[in-house]
Amino acid sequence: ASLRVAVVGAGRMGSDHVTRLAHRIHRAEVSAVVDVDRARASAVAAEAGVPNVFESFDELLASGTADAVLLATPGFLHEEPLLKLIEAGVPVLCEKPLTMDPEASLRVVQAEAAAGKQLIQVGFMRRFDAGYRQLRSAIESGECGQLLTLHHQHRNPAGPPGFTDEMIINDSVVHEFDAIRFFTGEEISNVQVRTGRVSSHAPEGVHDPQKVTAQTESGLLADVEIFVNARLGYQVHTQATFETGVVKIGENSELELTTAGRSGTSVDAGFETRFGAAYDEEVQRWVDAVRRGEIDGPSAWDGYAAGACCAAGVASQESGQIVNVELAPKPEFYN
Ligand code: ISE
Repeated sequence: ASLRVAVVGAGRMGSDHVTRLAHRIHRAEVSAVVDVDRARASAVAAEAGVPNVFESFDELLASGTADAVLLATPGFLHEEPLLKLIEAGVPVLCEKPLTMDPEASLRVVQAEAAAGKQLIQVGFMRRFDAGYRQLRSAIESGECGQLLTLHHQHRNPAGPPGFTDEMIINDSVVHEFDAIRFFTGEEISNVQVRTGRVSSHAPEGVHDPQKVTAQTESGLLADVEIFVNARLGYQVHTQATFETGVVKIGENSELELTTAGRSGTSVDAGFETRFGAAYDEEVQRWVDAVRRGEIDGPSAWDGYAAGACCAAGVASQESGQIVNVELAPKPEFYN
């Protein structure tokens, strides 16, 4: 039987996942859409022929209509449903960030470890992007010697309304922290965030762009340019410098067009297209793993560890100093 997935949160990401599950993912069906805004949930459900609509997570849980949950509400609404899902033994793909702070994420990690079964996957979809996987393989193979530095660029056309300095770290740079952990297989031990010249397109009081430096356990330095009001489209690039080579990912789209005296490639409009294939791969693999009774993607620990880097980043925004990332001991469960 196909996996009955309830999508909780019918906003930008939730509605994209409903479409994905309804039209592109095999061996799964959307059994319910949940949103406090019933009209919004109904519209998304109607579009994809989803039979159930609920206004609250508790109603969904009581209904017994879901074998698994895709949690796509904003991060500040994650902790409570995650704890309830652990208690109910229901697997969940939780959009990033796992929670808003490392203390809450640690509570989730500890509850999952105590329950003794991995149920949570965190929505770090870049781990399923072909370029990210190829770069990780290049690092592991050692074909260009040791990896020395990572340079990340992350540009959005515009920040969503109310996107603060803190959210720039917690919602956007969180992906880069996860990517650095994914590429290197190491934890990040310290973070520094600096602000400088500010774009006239940044909302009042927001420092955009920002420069983030992260250092891993073994000393590798990674730098990130985060620019959320970049106006040019959606661009996410990484350049990795090795002892005898450089690997770039994300810079080239499939097509380069030369015409009328100009030559170039197109720029994505948003993350839905830039990472469209990665989201599809992420959700298909999640569905297949859940049907086998497993989770095989980024874990609650990965969500917690990236969140701890974000907390250090936000502290550094305020102090300008290099801030150490303090991680609780990793439960054996996640090894
Ligand atoms: C958004 O929430 C995402 O997760 C995107 O991947 C990221 O590029 C964007 O900056 C965030 O706001």
